[in-house]
Amino acid sequence: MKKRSIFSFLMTAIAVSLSAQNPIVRDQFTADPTARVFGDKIYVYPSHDVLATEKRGRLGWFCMEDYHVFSSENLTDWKDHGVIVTQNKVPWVRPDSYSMWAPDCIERNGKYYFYFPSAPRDTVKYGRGFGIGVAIADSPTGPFVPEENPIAKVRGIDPSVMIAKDGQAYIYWSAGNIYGAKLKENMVELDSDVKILGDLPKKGLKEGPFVFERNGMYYLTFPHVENTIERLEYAMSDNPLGPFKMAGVIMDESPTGCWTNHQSIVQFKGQWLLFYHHNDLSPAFDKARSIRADSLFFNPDGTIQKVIPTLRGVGLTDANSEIQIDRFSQISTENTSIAFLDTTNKFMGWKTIFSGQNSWIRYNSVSFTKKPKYLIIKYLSDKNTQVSVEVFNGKNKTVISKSLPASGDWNVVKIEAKGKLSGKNDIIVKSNSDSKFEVDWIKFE
Ligand code: FUB
Repeated sequence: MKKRSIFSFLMTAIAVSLSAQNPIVRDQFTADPTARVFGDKIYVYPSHDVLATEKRGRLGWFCMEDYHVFSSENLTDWKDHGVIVTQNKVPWVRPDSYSMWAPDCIERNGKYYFYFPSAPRDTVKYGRGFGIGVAIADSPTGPFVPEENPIAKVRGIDPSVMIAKDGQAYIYWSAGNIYGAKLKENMVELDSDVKILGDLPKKGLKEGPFVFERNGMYYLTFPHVENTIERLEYAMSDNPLGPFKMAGVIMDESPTGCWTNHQSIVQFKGQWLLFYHHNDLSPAFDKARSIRADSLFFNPDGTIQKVIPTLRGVGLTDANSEIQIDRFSQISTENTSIAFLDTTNKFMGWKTIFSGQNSWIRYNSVSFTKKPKYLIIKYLSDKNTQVSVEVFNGKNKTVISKSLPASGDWNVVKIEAKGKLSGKNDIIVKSNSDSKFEVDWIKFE
């Protein structure tokens, strides 16, 4: 086997484990996350951004040739199940299109239907622009077998499929407007005329529909350019095909200026979650994006509370794992900052830099399953630094303090940890030094 095919084989055959806050996936770019709950796991079907080269895709534009699927039982540990669909294995897709944009996946009668847009190889037969195809599997992770042809009468991007309470399936997509239609029981053919979903903002790009049902109301969520870049908005209706009434903004524009955003909303183990993307691992190029998740809450009248993006994300972090405090819950207003560990390889992740007196960072929801003996810190520092780590829940607070020697290289120290450390706790790491003190991670043992 050639090097590349051995690599693809390994990526397909081996489920790679990742542990995450935000962004969820740190070893590759991911975008447009559609999260689905199948059985007792949550699955995320994102797009897969790669960087275009002279020979691959179009420089400076989206470049996407395949899809991976990720799963988790606890929202913290994610498994990459490898490639499930790739452009050169789909009969109707142009094999060098690099246009495998935002997908969706849904289960019906034990089969998993994966919907994805791409550019057709035969524009006479299928038309120009994007078509939407389906690949079918017996399990959420595949193997997925693509249909020969894209879905007839559907032209556009960003498919989203919803099965209503009465069992009728609907497909939604975008192409300037947002469209919707009924799907036949076979899930690969339309069963109604195509309807433009009206009463949405007339001005500004709308794309990426994701529709879900809650308490008899249908929520049509979508990215919309109200100002200069996309923000996440939604409309509500008591009918899957509308009319929908605009109901508000779910998430404001990306603070780092990522032009696109793309959402899905799902309930997992009692908590509603918003999946979306920013460009965390590629701050200078917003077509290399990274998926994220944050908790989402409804008001008593069914409207959605605005979600403020966090780095901490969702899920508990095991106290015995490397706790990436740079994915913080809160940070002091002065003297604490976050930077890439290695600016030439951003996939290495981030570090926290404490640079003055009283600088601190807070990391919530750390789970202690057995009482630890030691606190371990991986750090760098210009001078001896007095560090304290506070661990607290509603009842107890334990403070572990130590003066750490200066270290020009990354150093790992073990500090005795006394006190009642059990259950779910929040942690604050503080530095009381005028000099620079950097932390990669902390953990308990
Ligand atoms: O990922 C390519 C496109 O960018 C998606 O299809 C849109 O929703 C936007 O996120």
